[in-house]
Amino acid sequence: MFADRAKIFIRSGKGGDGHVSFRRELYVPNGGPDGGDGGRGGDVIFEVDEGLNTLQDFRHQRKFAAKDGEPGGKRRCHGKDAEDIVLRVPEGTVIKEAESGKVIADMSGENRRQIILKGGKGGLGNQHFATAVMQIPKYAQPGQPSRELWVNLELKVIADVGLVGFPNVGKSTLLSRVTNAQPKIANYHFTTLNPNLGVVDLDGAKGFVMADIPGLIEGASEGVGLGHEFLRHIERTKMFIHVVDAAGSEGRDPVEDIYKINTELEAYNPEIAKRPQVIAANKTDLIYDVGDSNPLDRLKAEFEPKGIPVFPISGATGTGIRELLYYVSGELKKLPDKPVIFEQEYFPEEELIYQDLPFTVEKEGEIYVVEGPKIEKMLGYTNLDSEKGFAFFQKFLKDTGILAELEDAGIEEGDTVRMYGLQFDYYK
Ligand SMILES: Nc1nc2c(ncn2[C@@H]2O[C@H](COP(=O)(O)OP(=O)(O)OP(=O)(O)O)[C@@H](O)[C@H]2O)c(=O)[nH]1
Ligand SMILES: [Mg+2]
Repeated sequence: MFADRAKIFIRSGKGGDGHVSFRRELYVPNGGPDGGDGGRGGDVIFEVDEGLNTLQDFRHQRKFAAKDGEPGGKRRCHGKDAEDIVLRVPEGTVIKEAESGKVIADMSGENRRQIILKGGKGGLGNQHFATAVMQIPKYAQPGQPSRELWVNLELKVIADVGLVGFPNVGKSTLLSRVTNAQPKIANYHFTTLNPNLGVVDLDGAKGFVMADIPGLIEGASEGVGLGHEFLRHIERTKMFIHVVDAAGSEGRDPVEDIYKINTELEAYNPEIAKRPQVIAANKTDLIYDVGDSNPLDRLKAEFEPKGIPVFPISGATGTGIRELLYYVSGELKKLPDKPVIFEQEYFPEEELIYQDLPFTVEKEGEIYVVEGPKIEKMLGYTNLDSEKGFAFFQKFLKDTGILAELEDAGIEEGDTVRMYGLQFDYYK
């Protein structure tokens, strides 16, 4: 199957912890603090790679983690920064937060490179914390925590025009006739299983990119047939060539066909259903003498008053195709030149917040003691008896990294934690 989707886990590096140490010199008993700063954790960056056209690589590896920054050392020694990791994706890849489905980035158009998760900053060493009243600071800042996310990658091809229609109506035949693309063509349904792109060159008019997608059927918007698998690919196209078997060679009615497909587009996404359409009434070479009810007349009578022009064509003989292409080129000129780009809706920087607070976790007997100059202030405002306050507190423990630090220190269910005036039992 065409790899146009993947779900992966990404994680940026944690910042290295600041160091606590004191100068030791001969004959100087109480040297000042000289703990160095931690290094920066690696970012997770996405980059467009022109050479790629599938998300195949993400089928093999699903977890990507940048390294942590190194901790600071004695004598103001700065921890080493970690390297960033760069994930290469084909142009047109949309990155979404997996749970909410919100867009984090659209790797297309001018966006060639985007930092998706920033690595944590390194913590400051205790050299920074000496004050007049606190000459021997025992704490250094821990590095900022790493950030992690499950994301969905979805490749949405970038084409000006999408070919839509029932299976076997001749979409791929049309694409192969007017572009250098060589899609598979056969006389059965769902011959096309993945989108094909081709460039239409026109003499004296602007060319465009055409995308052929698998055939749609009733219920496609709910996933029937290949369902969403391919509807996703027409989200970016600016207009549609709606291909219909005008000869009704499989016994369906062409007018009904058009309505059925449009109903699916509408159900999938009302916004794309509003985009301009033109009907390519195909297989006209198979229309024999039909007396009063010529299907082409019926199509025109039904759709042209609604602003959808009908072009009789034959993918087999080439009749009518030229007119269709020049019309489409002219319509595209009236539409915005920019490709359809998805706006960012999810901002990891804001969603995955944590406060940048220095603190220490120490064990006094059986009790875990958390201390830090700003924590008291933060907590002073929080009413833990209210549900909201308590939820904030829990998030606070997690986002600051205090929870992780407690776990590192070996805390277990039911153990007691003390933070300034507060004493509570630890439960997951
Ligand atoms: N007689 C005639 N046959 C055509 C014409 N266009 C396409 N065909 C035939 O119709 C069949 C289906 O053509 P395709 O281009 O594969 O159709 P499709 O719409 O891409 O089909 P799916 O990929 O299954 O959705 C093939 O046997 C084509 O040769 C036409 O204008 N006239
Ligand atoms: Mg096809």
